[in-house]
Amino acid sequence: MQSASINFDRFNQLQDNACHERIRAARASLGPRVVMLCHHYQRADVYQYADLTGDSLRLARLASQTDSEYIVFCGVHFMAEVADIMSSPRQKVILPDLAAGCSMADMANLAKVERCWRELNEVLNADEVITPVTYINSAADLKAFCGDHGGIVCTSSNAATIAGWAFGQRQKILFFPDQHLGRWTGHTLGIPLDEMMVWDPDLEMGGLTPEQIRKAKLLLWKGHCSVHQMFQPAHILKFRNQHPDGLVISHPECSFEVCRQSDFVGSTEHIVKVIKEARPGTRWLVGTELNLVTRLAEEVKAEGKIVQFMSPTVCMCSTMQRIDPQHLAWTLENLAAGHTVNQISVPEHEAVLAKLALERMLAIS
Ligand code: CIZ
Ligand code: SF4
Repeated sequence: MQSASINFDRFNQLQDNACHERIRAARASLGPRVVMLCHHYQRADVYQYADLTGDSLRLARLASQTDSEYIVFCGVHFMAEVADIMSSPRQKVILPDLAAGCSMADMANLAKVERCWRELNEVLNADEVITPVTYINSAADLKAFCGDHGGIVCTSSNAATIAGWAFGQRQKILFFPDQHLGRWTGHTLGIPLDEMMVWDPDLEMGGLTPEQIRKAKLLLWKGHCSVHQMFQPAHILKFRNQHPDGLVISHPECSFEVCRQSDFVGSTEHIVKVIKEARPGTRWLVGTELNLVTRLAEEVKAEGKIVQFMSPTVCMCSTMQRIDPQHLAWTLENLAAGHTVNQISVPEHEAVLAKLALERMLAIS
């Protein structure tokens, strides 16, 4: 008979040093049976163990190319779901702490999106005129909804290309759950602000009149990222006053004003690329998650580049932060002992439709 899995309580109080020793030992015993995928926002003491790193788009691709029995995903829940959908059925995807969710992803759910679609159908024929586009930061069932309704997934790396594709299919887009990425993407495609309407899922008809719905090219779900909303135009202004030659780069999950006042706007992959390719001696203000900014600052320091974090207060992705050495040690020891813990497994009927929407995205980006 198989023994019971090892309880997390024993690891909760463990000092970091002890965790690191146990992580190394468990990895050595698992060998190539395990591959570790880490997102850019992952804390340094976990990121150091990554076999593969990247943004969610890159990690989605990489997950489909690995053949290890276990994919230990150091990121948040929706990313682990994508890895499960994109990997082979014999692979198991593990999220070291199941509480590592994404507060933005939680701002939309299937019941609310289906209700929105029904209400839109009272005004127009949604399936004929609207392409649903979900940001990859969303639960698998919302990706499945998009797969089922001629829609698609996007990431912050490919949002403009995907939106272009979506407008090629139908006249309008319903974009969820991040209004800011949606608005910035619409803006880059030349859509006037008054043709982008916010859909508030807590109000009847999203709080919109039938005329507003008919006029809208882009319906923006009222969701946001709690980390990126911390960055303010005032932070940019202060930086520009102090460093007139400095450059500002922001993530499109930041507010419209922050994006508008930045010199560059792009995904984490884009931010890393732009700063790494910048001239030596340049100074940067960066509006995205702190772990990434700290790592990047360290990496480019030798070239005399100065990278500053946009907010004066510490703001990290607190959910991703939950993947700590304690959870990683616990996870790997269980796997090494033959216990599959914290497996993320998307139900088959959802996975098929979600994969359709993800593959549409991968085919054009
Ligand atoms: O797509 C991702 O990985 C996220 C969450 C941000 C980004 O821009 O890479
Ligand atoms: Fe979600 Fe924001 Fe964390 Fe990204 S930074 S995973 S959007 S909560």
